[in-house]
Order: sequence, then C-alpha cells, then structure tokens
Amino acid sequence: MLKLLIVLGFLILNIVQAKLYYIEVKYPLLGKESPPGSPWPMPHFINGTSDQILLLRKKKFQIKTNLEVQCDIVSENVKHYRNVIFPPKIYNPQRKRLREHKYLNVLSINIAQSKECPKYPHSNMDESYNLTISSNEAKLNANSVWGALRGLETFSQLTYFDTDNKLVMNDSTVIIDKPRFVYRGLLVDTARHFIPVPILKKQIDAMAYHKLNVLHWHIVDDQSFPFELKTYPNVTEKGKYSDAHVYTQNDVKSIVEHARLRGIRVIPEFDTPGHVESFGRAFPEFITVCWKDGKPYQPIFGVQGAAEIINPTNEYVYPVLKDILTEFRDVFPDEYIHLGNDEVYYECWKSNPDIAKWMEKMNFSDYHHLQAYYSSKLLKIVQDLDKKSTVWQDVYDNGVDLQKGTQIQIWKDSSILPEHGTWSDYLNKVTKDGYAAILSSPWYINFISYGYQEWYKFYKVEPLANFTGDAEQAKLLIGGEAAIWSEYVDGGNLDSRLWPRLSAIAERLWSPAHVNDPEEAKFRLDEQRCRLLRRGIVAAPILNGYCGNYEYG
Ligand code: CP6
Repeated sequence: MLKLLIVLGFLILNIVQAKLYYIEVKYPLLGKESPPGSPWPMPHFINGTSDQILLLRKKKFQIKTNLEVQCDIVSENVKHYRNVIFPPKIYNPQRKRLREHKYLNVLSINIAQSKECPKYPHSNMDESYNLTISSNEAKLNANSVWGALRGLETFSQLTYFDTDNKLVMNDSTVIIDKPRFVYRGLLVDTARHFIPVPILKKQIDAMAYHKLNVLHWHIVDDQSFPFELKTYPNVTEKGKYSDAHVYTQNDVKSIVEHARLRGIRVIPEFDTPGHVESFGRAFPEFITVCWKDGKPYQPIFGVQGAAEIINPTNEYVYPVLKDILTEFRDVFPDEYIHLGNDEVYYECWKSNPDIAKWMEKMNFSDYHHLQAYYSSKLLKIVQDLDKKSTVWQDVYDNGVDLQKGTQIQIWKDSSILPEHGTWSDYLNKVTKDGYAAILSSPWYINFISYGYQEWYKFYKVEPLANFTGDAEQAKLLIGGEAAIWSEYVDGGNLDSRLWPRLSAIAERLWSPAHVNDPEEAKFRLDEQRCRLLRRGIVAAPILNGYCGNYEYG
C-alpha cells in the first residue's frame, strides 16, 4: 500500500514537473507577466472582460469601411494590415480542431468624416479612435482616416498566435484611445551616414507601428550633402559622399509618399548658418573667413574646433538659400520646414575684421544681433514660401524675435552640456513666451552605454515633471522628438539602435502620463520587440530574447 502511494506520488510529481518544464521552456514569458496581444503604446483606456478567444482565418476575415469616397490612405492600409496580421512566413496553423471556438470574421471601420480623404497628414490631425471586439464583429470608430490608421495598428497588435499556432484574439475588449501629445517625432540624420531609401521606408513603417507621426529629416550637414539640388547641382556634386549616396528628388518624393500613407509627416531640415561644410564646397565665398594672429584662414572642418559658418554680411547668400528652400518646398509638402540655426559658434564671426566693420555700420553691438539678422532673413524667406518654420532653440536663446507660429525644438540640457540650463527650464521659458516647443534633449538614442538598458531612462522622462506654467501654457508643449544622430549609424545598424529604445519614447508621447512603470512595461515591451522581429525589424532584446515560434534572421 505504502509502496503504491510512493509510486503514485512519484508519478504525479513527474507529471507536474513535466508540465512546469513545458510552461517554463516553451512559454517563459507568457502567462501572467506578458499577456499575448498586449498593445504598445498602451491605449488611453483598455478593458478586457473575457477569457473567450476568437479565431481569425485569412480566407474568411474581412475589413470593411463606410467610406463614401475612394481613399488610398485607407485602402492601402487595409491591404497593409492584412499582410501584417496574416504574415505569410509564420501563418501555419495546425489543423487541429477545437471543439468550442468562435470566429472573428469582420472588422468594420466607421469613419465619421466618411466623405473626406485628406491628402497629407498635418499638425492637428485627429488620431483618436475606439475599438470594440466582440464575437463575430470588431468595430473601429474614428473621426478621421488618421484615427482609423492608429486603430488598425492597435487591432493588429491584439492578434497573436496561440499554442496551436492559430491566429487568435481575445473576445470582449474595449479600447478608447487618443494621443497625449500631437507631435511625436523621430529625427534621422542622413548626412553623417547615408541611409538607403528602402531602409528609411522600413523605419517609417516601424514608426507607424508605434503611432509616431513626424519624421524630421536632417538630410544635410557638415559631412555630406546627399540631397539632389536642381538649381545648384554643384552643391550635390561636391557635397555628396559618392554617386550612390544621393537622394534624388524622386527618391525624396517616394519617401514622402510612403510616409503619407502611414500618417507620418516629413519635415526636412536645411541646417544653416553652421553645419554647412559640405554646402560651402560649392560656395566657398559664402563661408566666413576666420582670422588668427592678424592673418585670415579658411577654417578646416573639425580642425582646432573650427566649423564652417556662413557669412551673413554677404548679401549674395540669401538668393541662393531662397532657391534651395524653394526646392525643399517643392518636394516636401508639410506645412513646416526646419531651419536648424543651432550651434552657431561666434568665434569666427568675431575674428573677422570685415564683419566687425559691417556690424559698426549697422549699429550692431552684439553678435546675437548678427545671428538675429541672419535668422530673420531666413524666417522671412520661409514665410514668403507659405511655410512655417521650426528652429533649434539657439535662435530663441539668442533673443531673435520670432513669429508666434514658429516651433522651437529643445535640444540642450545641463546633463550633456554643463554650461547650459536644464531642458525643463528651457521648456518653461519658451512656452511662457508663447512659442510651441518640441522636447528632444532627453531622447538622444544614438548615445549608448553599458551596464543598464537605456530604454528605462528614456521611458522615465516626464516632459511636464518640472513644468511651472498653467494648463494653457502646457498645451504649448506639443510633443517630443527622439534623435538618432548618425556619426556611428548607417543602414546596417539602424534597426537595432532605434528599436525598441524608440518604442519606450513612443509610449511616453502617446500614452497617458500615469503609464510610467517600467517594471510593468518591460513585459509588454518584450512582446513589442518580438512583434517587431516578426515584422522584419531587427530590434534588440529586452528580456530573454525568446519570441515563441519565431526566430529572427
Ligand atoms: N548635429 C547637428 C548634432 C547636434 C546638433 N546639430 C548635436 C550636438 C550635441 C548633442 C546632440 C546633438 N550632432 N547638426 C545640435 C542640435 Cl549632445
């Protein structure tokens, strides 16, 4: 009897252990910590009430819309999300029949503005939506097509593969969602290293997976000028790294088009009067001659800390810049152009005796006046082109009088540049003066360190933590922008530098402020990382790197 009990006990123990082993090895992160199908970024409101599971079948599942006009933004995304939801590579359900199951056969998209197909995403598009999943039908309601796009993304994230490799979704989910900030951007720098067109397009897709909506294209800088200029082909000729490292205007248009379909604006930056070494190769006469020990010398980029900088007293500069900005206007449809105006080192201007004489004539006592003179002229050019400007904060810091519509991007912080104030101080000041501000300082994703995962730091940033203004003033903080300065980045390592670190920032900018616990977020972020792998983005690992039935590479 005792023997029998021992044998039985041993058997039971074995079975339990085997079961535990199965759970641990096959699904180490599923279960309580990481509900499959959890969305990223977290919606404003989400409520799941059922353990019931719905099955989706590629041949039967339909996406319907109420649109009364042809709208490529919607039809293109219905197609795109079908491919995302039913990836050909891994959709291989076992034929095993479940006795009790329900199917989800339809997603009905209802867009309130059913007669409108907007052409381009813009600064105040309505991205709100709500989504209800119930047996047989899922409903996605939005005011505009932009909300429909964001809702389609969330819908796609609610699907997952169950243990039998069947594509499923939990029944009875309700989501009400809207962005916290209207401006959710990424700066890519294609001047330090060129990034091939297909890789940029892939990043645009990945941005849409995170509901990001602005691509700030820092297209030219000191190191190279990869933008095809038709009015001054010599600038591209002398400024490019090689023939292969040029974005033709058709390339640019195809990128803008790709972004448009994903609800992403493309804001180009033509950074002057500093950061112009590559531009200056075709126009050496526009570059300030610096003086040292009573002698003129042309600054050589990077030598003795010198940087080439445009000479604002040369009146021939402005018509050329106007032509170039006109070309920018013609290929970039967004309402904003970024004028840079950062890191203007006055030393060279100060050393030049001709500039000193000119300043005397103009009654300028301070070199801030010279930058103000230059910046105002460029702001006027952009205004005359019917565009609005974004500038780096330096323009504001130097006291330039700016039109109220101008957006100011905050990039300085005492933690990286000890001589400066904190980003919160700058935010307080800029918005107090009535300007719209975009926060970038805490989100340089090109910086890497060792010993901890940087996404925690990016995630924990609370843009309004030290905000001193009232609610009206807070509205002027329109959002944030991560930056991937590309001194050490090109198409080869961009995926894993951007993702999933940028995912953390995307949640900060979309989700309510109270969604800020990294210990909760890490499981969802790990899921999101697996989702990115399945979608062809080689994102870096967060937890143990295990992604169920999916292997990367
Ligand atoms: N390039 C350009 C850069 C930076 C800026 N402009 C930059 C400098 C220092 C830090 C981060 C970015 N690499 N054109 C300033 C906006 Cl810490």
